[in-house]
Amino acid sequence: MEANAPAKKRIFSGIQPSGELTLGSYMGAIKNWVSLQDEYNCLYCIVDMHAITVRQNPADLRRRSVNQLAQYIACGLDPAKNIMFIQSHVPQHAELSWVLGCYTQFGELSRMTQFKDKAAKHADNITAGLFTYPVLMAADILVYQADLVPVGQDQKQHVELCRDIAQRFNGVYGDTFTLPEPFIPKMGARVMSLGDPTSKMSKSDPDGCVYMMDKPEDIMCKFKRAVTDCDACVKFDKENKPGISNLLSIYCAATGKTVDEAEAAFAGQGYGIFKPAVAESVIELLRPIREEAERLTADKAYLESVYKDGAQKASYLAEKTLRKVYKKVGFVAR
Ligand code: ATP
Ligand code: LTN
Repeated sequence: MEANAPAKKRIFSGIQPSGELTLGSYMGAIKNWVSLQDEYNCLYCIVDMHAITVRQNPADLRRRSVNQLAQYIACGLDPAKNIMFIQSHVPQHAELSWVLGCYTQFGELSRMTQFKDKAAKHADNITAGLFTYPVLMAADILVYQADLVPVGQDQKQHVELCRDIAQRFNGVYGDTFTLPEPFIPKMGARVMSLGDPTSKMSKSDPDGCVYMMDKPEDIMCKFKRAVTDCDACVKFDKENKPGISNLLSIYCAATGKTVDEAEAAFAGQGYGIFKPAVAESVIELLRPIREEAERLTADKAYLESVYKDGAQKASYLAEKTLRKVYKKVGFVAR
């Protein structure tokens, strides 16, 4: 590093191994992570502790956590440039989470839309963990003093709560935490379900979901079946044509074209041409990722070396913040 070069800013983000990664995970989050890895010091996490806020099968959770790391790398994240690790391997997240929970209001957590959605979906299992999920997420971010948090639109509210908690803590104890900013992509920030274009494509909701590891023929079939409308005009109109607007956004995010360019390219052509073209753009986007992820998934020793090294580096950074926080709140030094 040059003598006077300003220190690189820090990034933290994570995805739950609660299901197979989707096109939404890629376009809303991972694609951005890749573009930021040279300019920032990045920590990219597999947030398994968040995943257990809804019931998981233990063997599946373990397999998906490791495979998710393979998929991160296959998307272009370089383990030599980024700290990549599994959340439960760094106990400081949970430790800070407890402290932050004591600076978070019940009312604030009650207003979180993701909590309301998930509580409705899992009405028989609304746990304290599901409720305090955003506190753990705030700990993930604040324990590394992250400046930027690249996420999809649905996570903006959680990052804002994280800022509020940090600000409150700083107000009481003096400057302790960096206030993080959400970083949300322009295209692909909210990929909608192909079956119901008014709800988010979500990995724990298989209907209308395109998975990153889907085979080309499955991707084609899913796009051909995508819900649209009956006026056969490829035009971006979120209100009246949510299905076509979603497909246009996906097409643009996959090809780098603007909405105007895409509309012009499909002017006068029906959905019978448009839908397979969107599918093709996604197939070509995901093909190299799937092939590389399959290769890496077989190399368990390599993946283990990456997540062990990542946890060690992350833990070193996290411990510095935790020690400062424990001192400020009045805990006796260990
Ligand atoms: P779950 O169904 O378990 O809640 P999910 O599919 O919603 O999972 P997350 O793990 O919550 O995915 O999200 C991972 C990252 O990907 C987050 O940054 C989130 O904002 C982003 N993301 C998830 N789904 C989408 C989507 N449909 N469109 C854009 N971004 C998304
Ligand atoms: N809540 C996020 C996952 C997540 C996260 C984080 C994202 C957990 N901790 C910290 C960014 C920063 C979600 O995608 N559902």
